[in-house]
Amino acid sequence: MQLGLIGLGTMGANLARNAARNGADVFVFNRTSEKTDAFIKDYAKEGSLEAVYSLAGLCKTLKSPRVIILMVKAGDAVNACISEVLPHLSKGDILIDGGNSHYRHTERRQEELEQKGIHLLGMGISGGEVGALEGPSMMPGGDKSAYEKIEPLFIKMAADDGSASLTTGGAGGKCFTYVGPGGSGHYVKMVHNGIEYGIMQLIAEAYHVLKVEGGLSNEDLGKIFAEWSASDDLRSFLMEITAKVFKKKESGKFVLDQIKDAAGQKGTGKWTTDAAMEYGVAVPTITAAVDARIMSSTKEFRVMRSGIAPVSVEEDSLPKEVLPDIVRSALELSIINTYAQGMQMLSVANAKEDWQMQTSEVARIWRGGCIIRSAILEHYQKAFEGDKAASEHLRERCSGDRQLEWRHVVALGAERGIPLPAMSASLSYYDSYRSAWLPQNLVQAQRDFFGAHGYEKLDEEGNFHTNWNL
Ligand code: NBP
Repeated sequence: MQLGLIGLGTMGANLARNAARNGADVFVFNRTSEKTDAFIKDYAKEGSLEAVYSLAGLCKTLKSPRVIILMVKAGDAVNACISEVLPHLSKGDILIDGGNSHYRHTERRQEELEQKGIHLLGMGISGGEVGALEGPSMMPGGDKSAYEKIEPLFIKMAADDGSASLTTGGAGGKCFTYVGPGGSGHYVKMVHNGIEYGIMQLIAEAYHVLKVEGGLSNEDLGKIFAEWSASDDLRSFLMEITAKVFKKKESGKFVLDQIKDAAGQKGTGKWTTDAAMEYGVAVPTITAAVDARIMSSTKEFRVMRSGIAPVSVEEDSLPKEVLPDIVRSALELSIINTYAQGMQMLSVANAKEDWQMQTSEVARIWRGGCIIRSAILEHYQKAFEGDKAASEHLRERCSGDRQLEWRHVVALGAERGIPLPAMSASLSYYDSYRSAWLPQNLVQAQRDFFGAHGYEKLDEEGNFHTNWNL
């Protein structure tokens, strides 16, 4: 199969090599031609990789129906590339946007391109540099017949999902499947990134408690995280890399200790929160993670106010030696509840947009190659396939002593003035959804009091109003 690839950044270059290694004839184009030359010099020997120096030339070289993947920065760069390549395309050609485009932008572009007979697949790709080369998780959405044309190549390029023994159907065994029509592929990638934000923040909070309250060194933390990341319950890519981060030294110093405590963002976390609001889904852990990055970025302001000591509980409320174990529970249960928020975002959008998406398949293709791959996802996949034992397993993990330990850690943060926004949000999420009664009867009453918004009653249908001042 021939593949045209536009954009030789980190992801594009590695994906081009991956495609060539899997037997494709790949024609690469980059706006800055020096990058194309350097790429060909370094990698042409790996497979059928050829440079082209104009988009007209790219389209002339490729046979119809052409398949061209865009691996450029989301936003204006995607618009610019589409406008430039469009005059050289023919009916039936397939464009794949493999970047992190917003799913609504993808839908708009699909509509415009379909009028010209061009299919646009919005395909989220996760796995970073190594994943792009060795096997990413890919989440394509759009026209089904276009998907079927690209499947034979991309399925070979994708990561294994670790579930070869399961009857998954479709593209079982590989982290690649047809997600659904329209912008569903990019929506799924956005939710993936939202979950990624949540888990990264939760791991950072576990670090905060263990470092500040437990007094653990980077060496201790490296050992603890390596042990946790090898366990059945916390095994995941993000835990593995965290263990390595704690151990990494340069010039005899821990790299982590040299890094500024202020995290930036490219926007996919905020997009997830925005979309969750639009669909009426609560994703408090993901929102807390976005907020935490925003607050971290105000370093100067925080330093200025750091003289304000908390009025905190002085005595040790928990023996230090039990801290790693209880933090482990808090982390695991908070993560379980973050995936739950993401899965709910998939289910609600799926129903509202009528994407006919198999949410269990999304959990499956997240099990390998991507940044949020983890052992927990096997249970989510099975639970969404209807396996009651898997649902029960997730419920059971959040019960008993582990739940108590989760509460202890969140309480400890509050007592000692250690901010744990994502862990607290996960616990509140869990508690809200296990509460048969919530105090929103009072909120209804207040709304009716000041705005005559009316309220619903427990025992009678309809909208009621009370004159509260009489
Ligand atoms: P970047 O997001 O850094 O984009 C760099 C590429 O975009 C270069 O090839 C650059 O060409 C090209 N480009 C730009 Br910028 N503006 C352009 C324009 N107006 N016309 C043509 N080309 C233009 O690269 P990346 O990190 O490889 O990511 C590619 C996509 O994949 C992005 O959407 C990203 O969000 C997504 N993604 C990245 C990762 C990751 O780990 N990096 C992971 C998952 C998804 P130039 O060389 O001439 O400047």
